[in-house]
Amino acid sequence: MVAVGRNYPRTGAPPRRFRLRTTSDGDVDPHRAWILGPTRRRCPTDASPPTQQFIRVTVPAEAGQGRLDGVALLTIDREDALNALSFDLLDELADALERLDRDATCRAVVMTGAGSRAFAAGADIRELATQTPETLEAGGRFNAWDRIGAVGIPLIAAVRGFALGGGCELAMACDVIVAGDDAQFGQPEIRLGVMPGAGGTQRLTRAIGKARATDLILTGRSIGAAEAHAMGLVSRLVPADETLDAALKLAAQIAGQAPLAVRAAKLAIRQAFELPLSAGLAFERQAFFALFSTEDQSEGMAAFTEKRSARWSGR
Ligand code: CO8
Repeated sequence: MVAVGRNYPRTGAPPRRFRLRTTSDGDVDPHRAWILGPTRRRCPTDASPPTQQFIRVTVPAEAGQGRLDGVALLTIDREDALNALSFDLLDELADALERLDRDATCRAVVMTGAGSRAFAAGADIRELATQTPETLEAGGRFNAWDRIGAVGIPLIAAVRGFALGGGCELAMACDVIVAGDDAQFGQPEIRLGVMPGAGGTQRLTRAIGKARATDLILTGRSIGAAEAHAMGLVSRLVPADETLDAALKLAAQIAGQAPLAVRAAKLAIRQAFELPLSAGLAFERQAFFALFSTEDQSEGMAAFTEKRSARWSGR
């Protein structure tokens, strides 16, 4: 018997539906249920994904060292507009990420922008210019941001050039930012008479602190990659032309770890921003305990004892 349920309660993002694994006698295994994530299959569930106009996905990704099994490369492909994020583009992006999240062969995603000039220069200003509070509210088109935030596999942003407004918010919605030394980050919305609307006031404040975030958001000033790295927004700073390779290498390293442990750790880290410390610590402990019901835990610890490399099954 298979039961469908909800994951561990979280604040913020809407609840995701999970397919729970069952034990041999048909009962739901409570320890494993919530770390398994959405039903994941060995083969991509959507063999023929819909044609996408703005998003290119390469699985497995390729780098200087060849095929990177377990790693997907997602490229925002709107170079003539500096990869500006239209609503349709964001829907395609969320669709693509959810497909990858359901694919058990995919264990990490690198997200980047086409060309060398921009990761994304923000929301599409031409499209935003005609909006009203009613159209923004009624259209439900900001749901794409919640869907991106709910993806369970690690997302690594490879940023060259501009990551402004919604582009900076998208990079921050990823788990790690690898930046080339030509990258520029900022929340310039104030200069357009508005303010960040897709997480900037929250994620930037958590990433670099209230004083610095207020300085950047209220002036609209951009910062270079070195300053962003010094502030803790960027985890790895590399020469510009090495950005994608560095991000892919990091993704391959993550993809080589025990998959369930990676998902659980990502989820627990995210809870650090959602929950008070005591609840976050309780969440972490529950995740840690739950991993002791997985084959990967037995394998990882046996491999250590037997002085060999672990072979992860993702179970
Ligand atoms: N939207 C639409 N088109 C854009 C955008 C954008 N954000 N940014 C650049 N473009 C287009 C330009 O219009 C231009 O197109 P065209 O050749 O047809 O005129 C092309 O990209 C190249 O741009 P520029 O000629 O301006 O290139 P420059 O090198 O001179 O300048 C800059 C580069 C500094 C990045 C400049 O393009 C710029 O200031 N862009 C806007 C940056 C900005 O203000 N971003 C914030 C937008 S608001 C936002 O993100 C709110 C998020 C809210 C939530 C998300 C909801 C979806």
